[in-house]
Amino acid sequence: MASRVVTPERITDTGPRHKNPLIKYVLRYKWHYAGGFAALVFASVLSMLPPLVLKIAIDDLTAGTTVSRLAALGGIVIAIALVESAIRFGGRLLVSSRARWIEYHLRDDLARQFLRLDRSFYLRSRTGDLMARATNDLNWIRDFMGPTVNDIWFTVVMLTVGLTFLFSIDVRLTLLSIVYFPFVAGVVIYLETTLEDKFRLVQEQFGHLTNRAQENVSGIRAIKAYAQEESEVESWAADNRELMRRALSFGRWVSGFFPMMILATGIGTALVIWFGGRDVVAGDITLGQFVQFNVILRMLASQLTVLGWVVSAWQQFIASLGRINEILREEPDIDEPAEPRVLDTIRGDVAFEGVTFEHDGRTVLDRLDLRIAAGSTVAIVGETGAGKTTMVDLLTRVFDPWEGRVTVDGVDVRELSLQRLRDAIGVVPQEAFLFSESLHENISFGRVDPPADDVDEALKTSQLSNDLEQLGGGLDTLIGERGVTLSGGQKQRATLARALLKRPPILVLDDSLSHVDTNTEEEILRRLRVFMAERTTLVIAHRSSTLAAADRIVVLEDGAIAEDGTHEELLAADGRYAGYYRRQLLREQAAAEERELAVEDQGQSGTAAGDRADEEGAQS
Ligand code: DUT
Ligand code: MG
Repeated sequence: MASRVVTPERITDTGPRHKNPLIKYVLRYKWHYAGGFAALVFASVLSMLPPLVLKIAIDDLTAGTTVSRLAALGGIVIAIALVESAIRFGGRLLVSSRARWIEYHLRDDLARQFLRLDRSFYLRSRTGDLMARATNDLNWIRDFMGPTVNDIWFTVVMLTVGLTFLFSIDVRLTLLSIVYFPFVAGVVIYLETTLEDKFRLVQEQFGHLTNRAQENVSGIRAIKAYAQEESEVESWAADNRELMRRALSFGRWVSGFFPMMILATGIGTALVIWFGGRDVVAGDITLGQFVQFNVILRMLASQLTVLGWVVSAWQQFIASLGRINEILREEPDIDEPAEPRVLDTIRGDVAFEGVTFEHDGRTVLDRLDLRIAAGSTVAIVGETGAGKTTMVDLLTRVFDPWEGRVTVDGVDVRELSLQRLRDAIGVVPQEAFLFSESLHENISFGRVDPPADDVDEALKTSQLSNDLEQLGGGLDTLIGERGVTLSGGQKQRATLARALLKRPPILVLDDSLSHVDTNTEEEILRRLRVFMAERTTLVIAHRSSTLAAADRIVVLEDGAIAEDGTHEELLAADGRYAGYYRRQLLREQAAAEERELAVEDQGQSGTAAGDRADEEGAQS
């Protein structure tokens, strides 16, 4: 779990951001790249030597030679091949390994950036898109910076060195070949761009299908509940057929590619035989030179295949790089203060002073004023969508207010370091989230290696200690996809324990006991009062018992505090709160009666199952 704890220094102190992070890393490895490229130059010069040896051998053969001389030439070719392969291996390794390093750095930067960015970024982004950038785009960049750059460079060098050799043998024949080259290159480029297009179509359809598969798996409950299996299967089959159609079309082009290449180079060879052969007959070049010329020409032709995909690889690389840079250049909306105020202890006074906040152009909070004294328990009541969670988000600086300020102990929260602020506030969010890790790791998420006594106390206060036995593995029980699924109430109590373990001076419960049965909730609240005796507690809740237990109740309406007082005062005033409270009582009574009926139906056997039944009832 310690790996998950990222200190703010690590996230924020990444130094001045380079305009283009990739350039930073390429520069860091410039000598590796230079070394790799130099090796390739050397290797391509070496690769021109075996044809030269071949030429010597053939000319020797026509003039008469000895076996030992031929053996020596063969030995030389083997030696050259050995040296050349060693150099090419080293050069490629040098460049490819740096591409892996660059990928590693960029992935690291991305992860840091993902943790650094705040909620507004994630509200704007789609998860699938972010995942694609962190995987596919990064892979494209790595492939380009490694094998692709290598291939491009090798082709350029080979063409240069090869043409130099060809010119030195026969200028006229070389010029003739150069005229034919663009034709072959044109065929190659046409074939390869078509292949790329076909491949992209396959990939698109495959992505589409993957998405569907994922949705079918995660949405299986909804699909079953609405008996939509048949229609899902049908539309899946249609998509699957389309994938096969595209894959087959791609396959046809792939199969046609190499025969076309062979044909194109074959014609070239025929031309060279015709014109080159005449030069040999005329005595302009030797037979050995004629063979040497042909071998080099074949080597160059095979390099041409690279040309075809250079353009599309480059475009793909630029697009991927753009998408990665877009994320890396993103700045969080919530910034750390340059010189944070240092508070040794936080008592827990909280104040909203004239706070205005908008979500997507809709005013959620409108000059809200609220003072909460340290040590008190305040309940916030309001209709759904009234802005209760938004108040919590402003307190913890998930967002900053448009106007006004939120203070803790009289200090604007924007003046505190985010770490200090968030350490001081334990939020139990509306939607409980647990990681696929052990229960212990989950609850000690906010505190590294908590003392066993504190863990014990947090478990008791959140009433989770009663569940440990049932969970089998106790605190070490694995939760989530890799382990057991907790009930809604257990999840909520685990997130409560997580917040309590931080021992925060300010505790916020955002509707976080809604799935816990009434008795357990009352017990939790009773224990919380002891635990939070000198601390501030903000409860957003609906249950009558929770409301009645609070020191003070505020009603949020139209973005501001509409009523403010103790439970008794507000009931006596007979205003909004009184009406809300009465409706809530009726609702709870109805739910309780329904439960009793259900229990009677089960022949009074339902006491143990009561926890979950209660949870369902409390969800309304
Ligand atoms: N809202 C957004 N975007 C967000 C969050 C909220 O537009 O990311 C809107 C929805 C709602 C208003 O802001 O109209 C207030 O939302 P909030 O979540 O604060 O409401 P709540 O009082 O917590 O409602 P509930 O009792 O349903 O949790
Ligand atoms: Mg809410």
